Amino acid sequence: MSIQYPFIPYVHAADDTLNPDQSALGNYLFMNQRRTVRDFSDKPISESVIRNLILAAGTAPSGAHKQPWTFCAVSNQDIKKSIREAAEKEEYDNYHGRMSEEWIRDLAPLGTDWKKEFLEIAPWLIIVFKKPYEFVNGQRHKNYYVSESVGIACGFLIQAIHEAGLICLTHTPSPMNFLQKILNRPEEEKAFLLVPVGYPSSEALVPDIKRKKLEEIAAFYR
Ligand code: IYR
Repeated sequence: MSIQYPFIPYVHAADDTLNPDQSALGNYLFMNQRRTVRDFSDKPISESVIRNLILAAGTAPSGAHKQPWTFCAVSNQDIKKSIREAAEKEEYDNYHGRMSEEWIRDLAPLGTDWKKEFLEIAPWLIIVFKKPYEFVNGQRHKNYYVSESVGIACGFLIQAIHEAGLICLTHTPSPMNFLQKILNRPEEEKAFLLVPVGYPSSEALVPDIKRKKLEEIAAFYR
């Protein structure tokens, strides 16, 4: 039997001086400056920054409010090295036969390859784990909409990183069960996304991509 939450008055964070027209446009213009960057500086970032980024990510909605995520923040150089070695091993195999020819062709314009030096250069790696189920007082409980929930939390994390003036990369080594082993995570935690966080190197380059137009990503039913 579960206990019903007490319901309390909602405190609306937006005050009357906020104009949705201005805020929505301002936020779009700001978010449109975010880029996925692969060239990191090794400039350190304090742990307190990372803690607040994770707290922001943890405000994401989740199925039945189960908050089915764990964020592992790594600044330890030896662990970063182990992660890089294991990720490069998997990615080498991906780029040399495991990915389809179409996939390789789709990635070619972005200039990615199996080498992942950023995993040792970025001051922090945040590894996001999803929990399809978890143990509460020794009892196994199922979680709901786990990938959706953790995906949304990752979105919040990426937004918070941009808001803090930092850069990140959504790295998807595959398969990524090596992360569970290296970080010694319990069996119910499955690696979901690896997010190196830092400052860009002074010579950082990004591909000159264009984003789809509103008409291409939206349909309105008035
Ligand atoms: N996981 C590989 C390949 C890769 C896949 C996609 I989809 C990308 O947008 C970028 C890379 C890697 O990280 O290199």
